[in-house]
Amino acid sequence: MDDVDVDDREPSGTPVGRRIVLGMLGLGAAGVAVGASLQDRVSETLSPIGAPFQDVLPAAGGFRYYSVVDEVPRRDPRSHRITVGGLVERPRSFGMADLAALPQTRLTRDFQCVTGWRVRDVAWAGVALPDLLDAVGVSPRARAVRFESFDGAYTESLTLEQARRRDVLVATQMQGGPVSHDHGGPTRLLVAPMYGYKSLKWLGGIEVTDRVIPGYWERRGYDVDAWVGRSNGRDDAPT
Ligand SMILES: Nc1nc2c(c(=O)[nH]1)N[C@H]1C(S)=C(S)[C@@H](COP(=O)(O)O)O[C@H]1N2
Ligand SMILES: [Mo]
Repeated sequence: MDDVDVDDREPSGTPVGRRIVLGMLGLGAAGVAVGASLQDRVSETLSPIGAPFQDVLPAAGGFRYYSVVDEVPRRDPRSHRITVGGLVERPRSFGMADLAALPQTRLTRDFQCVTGWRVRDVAWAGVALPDLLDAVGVSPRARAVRFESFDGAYTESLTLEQARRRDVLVATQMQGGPVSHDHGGPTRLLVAPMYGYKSLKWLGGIEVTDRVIPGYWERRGYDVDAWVGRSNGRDDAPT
């Protein structure tokens, strides 16, 4: 049951293989039974998180390019817009110029995938999510934020408290230039304190909701709260 054959591709366009899902169901039961070795099982069973049906090539700078779908439409930054709606006072969309007109936040952080690869000191810039939320006004009933990728498959979510952190960005720049298509441009999410799977690529829509709706990988067994070093079976000593 832990022996998930990740190279067994589903037909093109199907985001996840049945075998992965079955593997995950097995993981749930096994994880409860064995407790401490959950982390090992997570890495054995799920090591290809983010790339089960796409070739993973080591990219410049140590990044891998991950996508759960075979092809993602390219968006021209001149026409690309992200929508912000749900439990907000002024739902609207933002083009790149609208985002550039909001306060800009820069930060440099290590980027870490739950499978273990890490890229040190990645420089990001964009709009801190709390600033974007302030621009639309969050309703008092709001508790969470949901993110949708224009790849048609990937989703993520944060609690409202997490979404108000200043180290969560709608990133428009990476390493001093625009976010490339392969890295999720024109706009991607960056959730700096969490594992890479929270940092949704090809961001197309943001919806403020009354509860957390688990995202793509969480429905397949990963932790919703994905703090680096303190989730997914890891309990690293504080540094
Ligand atoms: N839309 C989308 N976003 C995604 C993923 C994905 O497959 N699709 N993979 C996630 C995972 S598991 C990681 S580690 C990072 C990888 O970012 P990169 O492809 O820019 O290296 O993107 C995250 N965001
Ligand atoms: Mo990842």
